[in-house]
Amino acid sequence: MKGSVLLVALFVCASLISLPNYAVSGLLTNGGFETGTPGWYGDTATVIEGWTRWGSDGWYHTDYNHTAGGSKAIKSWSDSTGIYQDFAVTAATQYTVSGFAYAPSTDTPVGWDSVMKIEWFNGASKLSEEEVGRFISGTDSLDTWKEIAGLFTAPTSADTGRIVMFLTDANGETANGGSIGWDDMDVDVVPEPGSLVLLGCGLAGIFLAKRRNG
Ligand SMILES: [Ca+2]
Repeated sequence: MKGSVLLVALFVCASLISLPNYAVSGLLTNGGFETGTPGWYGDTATVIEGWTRWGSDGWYHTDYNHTAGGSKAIKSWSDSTGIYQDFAVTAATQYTVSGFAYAPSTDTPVGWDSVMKIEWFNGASKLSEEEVGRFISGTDSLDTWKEIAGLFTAPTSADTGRIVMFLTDANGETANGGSIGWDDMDVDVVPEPGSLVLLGCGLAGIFLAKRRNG
């Protein structure tokens, strides 16, 4: 009997300890771009819930959605266009940031990279920024969604994070490049390390072992 209790306790502890490996609770609104009114970025009728866009060389569309369950994504075709979303953060806390980029072979993207970055703010003051990753034109596969992801720590005094996606003329291409799409963006807070859980499980294990032996 006591042995089975110990086994159950160990199982629960093992489950709890494994939790910090997984991010929980998405912080973005409409990360899959499924909510809104598709259209050209320059059109005021285009509404992408949760997101702010700039420039006019972009499109909120239904062309190349990432997941089978959805239908919409965004794309841009010039470095004068981008999109971002802010989210509240806790200073000195870790966050996972991820998303998917796509370039169709029917619209060759030679010369243009699509970049995802995260910016950190305290109120309106920008503290710093970090690149999450990029779709590298001429290197990354066409017609295949590329996951871009990273683990970041909000700076001390940060209260806001901003995920940003845009094109950059990294390879010096001056003519119009091709289109690059984005979909299924996600930001998650990483739970505190399981040190307290480990400590608690260790004490519980010692307690149960003593009862079992005593
Ligand atoms: Ca989508």
